[in-house]
Amino acid sequence: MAGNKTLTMIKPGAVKNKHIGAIIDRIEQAGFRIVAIKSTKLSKGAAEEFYQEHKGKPFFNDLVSFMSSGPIVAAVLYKDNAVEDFRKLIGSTDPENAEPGTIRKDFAESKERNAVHGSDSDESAERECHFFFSTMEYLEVLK
Ligand code: IDP
Ligand code: MG
Repeated sequence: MAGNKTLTMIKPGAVKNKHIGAIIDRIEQAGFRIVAIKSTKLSKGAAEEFYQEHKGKPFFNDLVSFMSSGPIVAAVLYKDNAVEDFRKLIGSTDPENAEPGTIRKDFAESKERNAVHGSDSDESAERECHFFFSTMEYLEVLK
C-alpha cells in the first residue's frame, strides 16, 4: 500500500526569488497537509548526506554547492499516495520537460535550480523526513 507522507524542500533559488508563499499555496491547494515545516540552511556536509544516492555523478558537486548556498524550507506533507501525487504536482526534474501548471514548470530556473525537492519513494520519504524532523514533531500535529 502506498504511504501517506513525503518530504519537500523549497530550494535556495526559489527562496531567493521569493516563491515560498506561492509554492506553499500550490501544495495546500493540491490537498497536502503541511504537518511540519522549517526554514534552515544546509551545510555542505548535510547536503552531501541528504543527496548521498547521487555521490559520484557528474552533477553532484554542483548540486551540493547549490543546495548549501542559501536558506531552504523543508516540510513534511501528508496526503493519500503522497509520494506519487507530489511528484506529479512538481513535474519533471528538468523544467523544460515538466507539464504546464507544475511547480517546476512555473518556478524552476533550470534542471539544477529546479525550485523544489520531492521524495522518490516511501523509503526515501521516511529517511528524508527524519533527516529534518523527529516523528514526535509531526505526529502531534496529526492528532
Ligand atoms: P529529482 O529531484 O527529480 O528526484 P534526481 O535525479 O533525484 O531528481 O536529482 C536530484 C537533483 O539533482 C535534481 O532535483 C536536480 O536539482 C539535480 N540534477 C539531477 N540531474 C541533473 C543533471 O543532469 N544536471 C544538473 N543537475 C541535476
Ligand atoms: Mg530524487
